[in-house]
Parts: sequence; C-alpha cells; structure tokens
Amino acid sequence: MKDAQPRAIYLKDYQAPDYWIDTTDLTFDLFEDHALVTSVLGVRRNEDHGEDTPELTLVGIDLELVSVCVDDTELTPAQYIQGSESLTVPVASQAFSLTVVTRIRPQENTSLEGLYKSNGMFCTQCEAEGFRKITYYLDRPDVMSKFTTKVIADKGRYPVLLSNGNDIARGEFDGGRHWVTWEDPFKKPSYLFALVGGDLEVVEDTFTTMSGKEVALRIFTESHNIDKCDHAMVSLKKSMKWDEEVYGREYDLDIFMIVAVDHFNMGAMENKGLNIFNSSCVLASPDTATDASYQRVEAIVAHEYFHNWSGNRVTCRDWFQLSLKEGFTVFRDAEFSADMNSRGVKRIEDATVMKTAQFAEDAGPMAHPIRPQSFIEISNFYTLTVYEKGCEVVRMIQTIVGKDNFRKGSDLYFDRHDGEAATCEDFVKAMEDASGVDLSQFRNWYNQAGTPVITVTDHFNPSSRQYSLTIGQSCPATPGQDSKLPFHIPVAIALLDQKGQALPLNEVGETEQVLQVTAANETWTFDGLTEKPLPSILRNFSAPVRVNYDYRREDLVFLMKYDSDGYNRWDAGQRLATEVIQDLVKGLLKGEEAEIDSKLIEAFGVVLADEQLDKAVKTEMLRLPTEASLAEQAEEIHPLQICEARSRVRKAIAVAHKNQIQALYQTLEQKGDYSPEATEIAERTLRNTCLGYLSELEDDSQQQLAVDQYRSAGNMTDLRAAMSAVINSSYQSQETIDALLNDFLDRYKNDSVVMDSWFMMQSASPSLGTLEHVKSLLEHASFDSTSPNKLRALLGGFASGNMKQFHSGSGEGYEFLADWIITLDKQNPQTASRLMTPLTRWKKYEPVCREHMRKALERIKAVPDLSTDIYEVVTKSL
Ligand code: 0A1
Ligand code: ZN
Repeated sequence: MKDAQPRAIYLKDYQAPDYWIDTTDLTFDLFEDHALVTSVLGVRRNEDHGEDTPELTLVGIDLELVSVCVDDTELTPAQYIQGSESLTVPVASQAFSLTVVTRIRPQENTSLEGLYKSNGMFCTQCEAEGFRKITYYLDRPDVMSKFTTKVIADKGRYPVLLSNGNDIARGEFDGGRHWVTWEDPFKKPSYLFALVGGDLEVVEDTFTTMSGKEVALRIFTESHNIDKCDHAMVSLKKSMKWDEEVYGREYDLDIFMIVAVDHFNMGAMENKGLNIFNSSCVLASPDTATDASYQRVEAIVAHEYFHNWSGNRVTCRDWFQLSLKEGFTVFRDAEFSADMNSRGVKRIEDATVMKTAQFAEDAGPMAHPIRPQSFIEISNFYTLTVYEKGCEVVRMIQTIVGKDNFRKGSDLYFDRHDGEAATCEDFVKAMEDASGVDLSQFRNWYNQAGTPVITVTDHFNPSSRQYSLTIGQSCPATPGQDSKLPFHIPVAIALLDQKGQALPLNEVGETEQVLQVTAANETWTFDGLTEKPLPSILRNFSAPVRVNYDYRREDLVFLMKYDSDGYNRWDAGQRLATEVIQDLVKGLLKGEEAEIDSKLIEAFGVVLADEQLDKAVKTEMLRLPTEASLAEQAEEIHPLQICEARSRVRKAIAVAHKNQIQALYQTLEQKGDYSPEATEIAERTLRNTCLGYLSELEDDSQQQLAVDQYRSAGNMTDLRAAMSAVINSSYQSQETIDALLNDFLDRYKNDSVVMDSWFMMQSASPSLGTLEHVKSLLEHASFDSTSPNKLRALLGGFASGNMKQFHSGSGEGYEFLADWIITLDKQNPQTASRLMTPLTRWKKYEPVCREHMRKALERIKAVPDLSTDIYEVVTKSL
C-alpha cells in the first residue's frame, strides 16, 4: 500500500546520503515470464555525513525479494526490514558488500519505467526513479557508482544483449542461453543505467575523435526499420564533431550505441554509451518522415549525445537541479540546430514554443521555477519550464557575459565538476568566475516562477534631440509566490528611423544594444536624434518575457517590412494578426459582423511579394498565430470564437492573394530526389504553406490541387501536407477524404511511426476530428492503447490539437479525456499525467467550458488510489 496522501519533498531538505555505493555489479537472468536480478553493491559509509547510522535503507518498488546477503552471510527475514517500497539492512562496518536478489516481471510492466518489454524486446527507462523498479538501491543522482552488468538470455530470441560501457566478455550456456558482460568505466547514477535484449539489426559506422581515437557507432532497430537509420547516423557524427569544435568536448568510451524502441514515454534517453530512443525520434526515410521529423531526429540525436558531458560526466546532485542538465543541453542542441539549418527560423520556432506553451505553463496551476522548490512526483517536472525556459536562462547568461566568456565558463564548469553531481549554483558560479560578471540578481531566474512583463514607454524631445526609453518590469503571482523580486533581463533593442534604418547607438556605430534591465523601473536616454525613432524591442527574443509597448498597427506593418532582426520582423506580424483576430473574436461574441482590418491582408501581400525574403523566414511570416497562441494571449478563452475568427482571416488572406499564392505554389514545383537540406526544406515548407491557403478557397480547381499533390507526392512531407489540406478543408467531399485516408492506410499500415501521423491528422482535424470519429479510431486495428505514441497521437491530437472539437458540445470531450486518464493512470501514470495538461487550464476558459472542465477534474480527483503523478496535477489544478 502506498501512503494515503502523497507528500511533497523540498529542496531545502536536501541532505547528502549516509552511504555511497562505489561498485554495482548486476546480473540479469531474463526469462519469458520474469527476470532475476542479482545486485552486488560495494557500500561505504559517507563519513562526512552526520553521525553513524546503524542501518542502510534502499528503495525498491514492485520487487519480489528473493535473498539478502551482507558480505558472505545470508540474512534471515528477521534481520532485515522490508517496507512497501524499501529494504532496510543492519550495518556493522564502514564498508561492506550487499547482495540482493529480486524477481521482477518486465512483461507485466506497463508503466514503461524500469525494465519492460516493447515488441518482444527487453529495454529499460530509469530516469528519474525507474531503477528502483529493477532492484533495491540508493536511487538518487548523487550516488554515483561503477557499474558492471551481465545479461543472460535465450540466444535465439535475444541475440543482442546490451548495457552501458564496453563489452568485456561473452559466452554461451547449454540449453540455448548466452551471456554478455558490460563494464562502464565511468561512475554514474542509477538513472543512467540501461539494458537492452532483443532480436535487433545494427547499422555501424565509426567516428575519429579530435585526439585520434576511433569510436564504434551502432544504431539498433528491429529488422524492418534498419533502412531508416542513415539520417540518425549522419546526425550523430555531426553532433560529435560540433561538440568538439564548439565546446571542446570529446567522446570518452569506445562505443556509442542507440536503440530504437516503439514503446517509450518520452523522446529519448541519454543512458551512458547506450541511448534509448522512441522510434519516432530516430527513424527517418524520405518516404516515411517529414522534413520536420528529419529535423527532430537530428535535434534529439544531438541532445542525447550532448548529455554525455552536460548530464553524464557532470550530473545533477538532486532532481531539483534537473534544469542544470536539461536547460544547458537544450541550449546546446538549439545552437547545434541553428548551425546546421536556418538560425533565424530556429529562433522563431523556439520563441513560438516559449510564447504559446511555456508562457501558458507559467500562467497555470503547475507553474514552477526552472529549479523547483518542491514536488510530489518528479516525472511531472520534465516540463517546458525546466527544458525550454531553462535553455533561455542559459542563453541569457551567454548574452550577459558574452560568447567568449560563456565558453570559458563552460570549460571551467566541466573542469571543476567532471565526475561529480553538481547544482545549478555550480553552473552560475563557474560562469561568474570565468567572466568576472556579477550574476547575483540573475539568480532570481532560478527561484521565481512566472513570465515577467516588461512595459516600455518612450519619449522624444525634439529640442534636446533626446529620445528616452523607460522600461518597467513586473511578474504575476504564481502558486506559492505572491510577490517577486526584479529579474536581471537582457533586453536587446534597436531604433529605426523613418526609412527603416537602424540608427547608430554609440560612437562605434553599433545599431543594437542590450539594455541590462535590473530595476523595477529605469530609463535609458539616447542623444543626437533628429526624429522620433521606432523601437525594435527584445530582438532575437533576448529574454523569455512579454513585451508591452503601444505599437500602432502601422508601426507593426513598418517593422514587418524593415526590421533587420528576423525574429522581431516575424513577431510584428504575429502581433498584428493577433490583434486583428482578437477584434473578430470580440465581434463574434457581440454577434456583430466585424470587418477584418485590411492592414493585415495588405501586409501579408507584401510578404508574399517580397522576393528578397529568405524562403524559410517568409513561410514563418505567412503563418497566422496558432489557436493555442491566441488562447494564451486571451484574457478569457472563447475557443469556438477563436477558431472561427482565425479561420475567417485565413480565408480572407487566401481570397485576397489567390493569384500570388497560386503563382508561388507553381514556381516552387518539386524536382529531383528528396534531401533534408535546409534550402530544399524551405522550398517545400513554403509551397505547402501556399497549398494550405489555396485549400481555403471554395473552388474545385483549388481543391483538386491538394488531391493531385497527394497523388504525385514523392516524399512524406508533400504527402502529409496534401493529406492535411484535404482533411482540414470544408469543401472536400467525404468520398475524397475517405479515399485518401484509405490509400494512406494501405501504404503505411505496417509502419507504426507513420500510423501515428495517420491518427493525429484525423484527431486534430477541425472538420473530421469529431468526438465520434476519435472514438471510432480507438477501435481501429492499428491503434494500440499500450503505446504512448498512439495515445498522444489520438488523445493528445484531439485534446491539445483540436480546439474546435475538443471544446464543442457540452463537455463530452472533457469527460471522454477524463475517462481515459482514469483508465491510463493504472497502466502508465506518466503518460496519463501528460494528457491532463489541457484540462489544467480550466480557469482561463469562458464560464460554460470552465464549469465542465472543472467537473471532469473533480471526477478524476475522486478516484481512489490515484498515482502520485495524477494526484499532484489534479490537486494543484483544482
Ligand atoms: N533525460 C531525457 C528525457 C527523459 C526523461 C524522463 C524519461 O522517463 C521518465 C525519459 C526521458 C532527455 O532529456 O532527453
Ligand atoms: Zn535532456
């Protein structure tokens, strides 16, 4: 039995462990209905820590205890205490060996934490606290140990047996079983442990490191996917090279392995030397993966690889420090992606995630600082705040100390803490020591939740030719934090003259300046101006804050045309479109026929016609703010009106610029073989954006375009864009839609990753994805309710990606989701908990939705024996 009421744990209560585990020798005997785990631990008392404790308590969950030995003596049950989730043994010496044998049932483990089976393959997921489902242990990241792992299994079924480090011995037993022993020379916490056993094929390559060492690279998948590993391999080699060149970090083992598994709760996992990936984040071929998937594979391969230093060589002292490894590693992978692809577009994409989803998290009931002060269930804190805002915080440090100092700080951090479990404070201190820049006030970013707002006002005095900018900052209250201290915010600005030229801001003629905003309110003065300039504020999204400045709509149009900062140019368009759509929403609520402001339509025409504009940036500028973004910016969310208003604006743009869009679509005609190269991606994305607009037109020939593109598509990007255009259109016949869906199904029914997109396209379609249709898809032969990918595609696609259908009716969508959350909580609490997110925002919705959402949450809360995952989210939300 679990505790009646799950309890929070607090950062302030952190204490070093009473014991260390210097060595961990594991033997896994894998069978068809269970696994026997023998763990031999070299334990040593932590002498620095407090008074001698006469006993050692290890944690363990769902384990069948077989035997316990201290040194060479087996203990009787009377000599140890087995708690519901613990094992306590007596301690008589400073150092001893503890041998524990447990039986576990990987075949029955549906939580996908610990050791489990995915499509007949044994695999593990131990971050954050999964190792305790394998054996009794000090399952906390500050306990670092040298692991040796022997895996024994049937050779026919499981010819490949992997674990961390290097394989040092192998052999066979009578009766068809074989074994492999792996040794990891680096000390690591248990969360980085991994094991795989299966019938897998491998793609091999090598990489020669900067000191001339040859590393074997291996990617393992089920045989039918082996032809989809090339892109991941190329990405891995690029990542290894980039980390050497940009951070001076070399790989440290003789082998680096990646294994693709279908059943996985997250994207991927950085286990030392043996990364385990969700198949969807590693497999790619032109026929099965879109451009976006290609880029995602590249980014995630890089992310996990970069963790080898930022996470594994230097790990986290405790889980409150999660952003130490995640924020820094996301920053590293973002810079890598920017170097490999379009830097400008990457910045826009990342800012979009921040401004739609992370700002919403910061404004919701689960808001927490990048270093939380408490949690009930750590799995709930693998969030956009810890990852993406954590990345922005690291980026701000780079902006404040400068690029050269940032690299010096990173070198110092790795030097100082190699082989240690460190804290966020250690990272900031290294940056401070290397740069000499005082980051005292900057540390507030680690302690305070919520999105700061900067309010900018300006004044021009023609007689003194002085222009002043006043910046005030505030931050809304968040749970447990009513008032905040001012943040240190780097605000990059430029001043544009009437021709759109950025004015020099100092003697050396620099046209951009980073204002170090530290006070609640402060004024900067610029001299020698002949006219009132237009400020370009928060260039390149220099800080994760909201900006209040009273731009007139013509100013926004001006910035869209002239701002030399790609991000701000895009942002001006988004602001303008948001305002225009918000006007329509207001009109719809009053039952009035509001006009669409022609400035927006004209501005889009200018973007379309601009031949100098980089195609990738142009595409971003042609996208309207998403429904999620509009909801995030609304005071009160009226979902149906948001969908309606946005859709009207899209149509109006299509109608007004039909000829131009059509011409652009035609000039971008695809030729030759597919390549995931940036310029080609840009052309395809722009062309498919045009197709999306043209499909808004009630005109047979335009509707036929999408169908034709579907029939002639030479790659998955064009195929899916065409399919989405067809199923999202209100003018296509059901017959055509069904024909395409069936064709897609026929072609891809054996490809699980592609089938995820088949489910997602339907569940997220405003016209097709009705509740009834989603329910019918649950019965489909390709749906698998034990697969987090399928659940995310169908339930997540509906609840998070289909504002119109999820919020229509009188709460049936919410009840449906609640039913699933209750069912899944027993099976896979992590996935259940992630699916809750849309319901947690209930307080922001208009009264009818709000009330229905609240009821659905109450119903979940009333279920007995909720997991800690769901318990935490539901109690904090209500
Ligand atoms: N550390 C991984 C993410 C990850 C976290 C938790 C997991 O299971 C609960 C799985 C993966 C990363 O940042 O890539
Ligand atoms: Zn990570």
